[in-house]
Amino acid sequence: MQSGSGTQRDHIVVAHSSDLHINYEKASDRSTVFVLQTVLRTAAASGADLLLLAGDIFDHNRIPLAVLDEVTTVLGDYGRPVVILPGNHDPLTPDSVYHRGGIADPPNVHVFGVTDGDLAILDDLDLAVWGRPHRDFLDMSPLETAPIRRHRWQLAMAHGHWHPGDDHPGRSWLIRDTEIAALDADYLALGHWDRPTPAGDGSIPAFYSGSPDLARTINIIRLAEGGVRVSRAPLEGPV
Ligand SMILES: [Mn+2]
Repeated sequence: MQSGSGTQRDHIVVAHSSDLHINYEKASDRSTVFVLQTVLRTAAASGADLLLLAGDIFDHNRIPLAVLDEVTTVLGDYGRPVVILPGNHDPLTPDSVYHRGGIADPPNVHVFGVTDGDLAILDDLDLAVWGRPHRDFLDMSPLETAPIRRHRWQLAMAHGHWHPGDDHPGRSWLIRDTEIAALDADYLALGHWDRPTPAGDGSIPAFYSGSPDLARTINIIRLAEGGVRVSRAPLEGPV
């Protein structure tokens, strides 16, 4: 890190992506981690201090160990903090990709529910990231039990379906405007939708990044005393 204390930083850059859906089929042409490498390259080129991956990094939990090993190496070599929220495609079942392989082993990798409970603390940035991982395939409320702030910066992550109203649309993993507005957070990183779009009523910055395949971008969040700025960075390099 460039500075020893978060209080000395005049701004922090956060990268946010989701829904990479790494799958077995892509392993056959040795490009299984290509999307992840592109996301990491784009985050680094944007000067990101940390990267948030908001669920469905893998398409399913049956990914072969050889692919998990490759992903572990790529994440470890990246070196900068990566915070992963397991989604509905890659939940923390006993046979989860996050339990079978070594993905949570590199010291720069945080996986909610495996390495960090539901709070990942980055002391040198005076920053905490909160997220409620999917633990099975059942319905749950992704923003339930969000904590109050204890650090200068607090980010939230959620993988689910944003629905502004209070009615019941018959969808799982609902994220409602009232829950977003109640968050004590500087930014909410959302996953589950493939298209990049803002969410919530504007009370706090809340955005889906969309999947890199479709969005062709990742979200870049600049945290500074003067305010939070959200933009999208085009994927770097051969895509
Ligand atoms: Mn999903």
